[in-house]
Formats: sequence, C-alpha cells, structure tokens
Amino acid sequence: VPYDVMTDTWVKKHRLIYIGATRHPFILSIRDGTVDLSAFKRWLGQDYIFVRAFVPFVASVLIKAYKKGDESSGDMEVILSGLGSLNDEIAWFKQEASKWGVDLSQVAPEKPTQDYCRFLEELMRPEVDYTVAMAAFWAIEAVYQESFAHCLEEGSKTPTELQEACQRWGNDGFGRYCSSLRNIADRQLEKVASGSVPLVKVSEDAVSKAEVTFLRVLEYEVDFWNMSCGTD
Ligand code: HMH
Repeated sequence: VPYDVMTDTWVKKHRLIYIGATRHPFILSIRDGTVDLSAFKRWLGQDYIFVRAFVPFVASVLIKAYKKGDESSGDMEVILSGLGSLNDEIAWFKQEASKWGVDLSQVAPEKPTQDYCRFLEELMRPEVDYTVAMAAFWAIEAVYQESFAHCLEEGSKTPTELQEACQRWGNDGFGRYCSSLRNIADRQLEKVASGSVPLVKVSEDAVSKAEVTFLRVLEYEVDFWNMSCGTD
C-alpha cells in the first residue's frame, strides 16, 4: 500500500479549510460566469500588491536553498523558475490593470492584504527553517493553481475576458511547477521527520511548524478571497 506523503496527509486532515480556499465563492462565481466585475478589479489591484511582496519572499527561499548547499537537488532551479514567472506576472498585472482601467499607483492595501504581506515578511527571516518556508511557498502557489484550474475545467462558464487570468495559474505548466514545489516540500518534511538531519528535536519542531504555516496560508487565502468578494 503506497503511503501518503506529508502534504497529502495535511490536505486530507484539513480538507474543509483546503476546500474553502480552493473552491471559494469568488472562484465559483468566475467559473459560473456570475462574477461581479468590480470584485475582479478589486482582486486585481490587491493581488498586484501581494505579488510584489511575494517576490522577496521567494528570493528568501532561494537564499535558504542556496545555503543548504545541496546543488544536486535542483531546488534552486525550480525556485529560480518561479522568480522568472513572477517577473512575467508583474508585467501581466500592469497590462491587465490598464485594460480594466485600474490605476495600480492609486491602490492602497486593504487589511487582509496587509496581514498576508506581513506574514510573508515573518517567513523571510533567516531563522525560519527552509522546510517551513517551502511548505508555505507550495501552499501559496497550489491554492491559486487549484482555484483557477477549476475555472477552466470542462463545463465552466468563465467569461472570455477572464480566461487569460485563469490560464496564468490554471495552465498545465503551472501545475507541474506546483508539483515540483510540493516534491521539494515533501522531501524536506520526510528528511526532518525521519531525523536523517542533525538536531532531531529542532527538526521535529520544523514539521509541526510547517503544518501550522500551511494552515495559516489557507486562512490568509480565504480572507483574501473574502476581501475580493467584499464579504470580509
Ligand atoms: C493571494 N495567493 C495570492 N496571490 C497570488 N498571486 C498567489 C497566491 C499565487 O502566486
């Protein structure tokens, strides 16, 4: 019987909140074509602010991967490709904002955006374990991948003008990138859980910290969608 990797265990154990983050009413409204366009514009402006804060977070994960000194793992290449897509993403946000008449220089971060960005800043600290940071990184990307892929599935009625946005995170390439992040996180969790790295006590602590961090990501994602809907 194949056993679950740690991230599978978490997703099963915290299934309700996971569904809450990946099948949120905002996403369901995009999928069924009833989305309020003012909600989409609000999401666009706030997510631009989030993505700008996400870049230094990903850079901090890259530094942790480098410091680990395991060149053969390929972790740095995966993370670096993520930074590359974020470069495209920022350009896309600017282009999309001008298409919708959203002036990004005038968008102020709302409370859920501020809180989420502050959480990212905490995770950037050098004391934060690579395993914990990788678990957060995977969860953040996976929520968007699963959410937007749902809007592109057979039978969805996503409006044409929103399909490009859904493609950004819902495409197969992004799905494979999320699987790579997940594999890195699971390999790290497996290593620390089995005590195959030194300082077993500290490492076990990293596993529970990583799980708590995963849960916090899901909560921040739900708050972010709620804000976009205007239901926060
Ligand atoms: C809020 N979560 C939020 N924004 C994003 N762009 C992603 C995740 C994925 O990059």
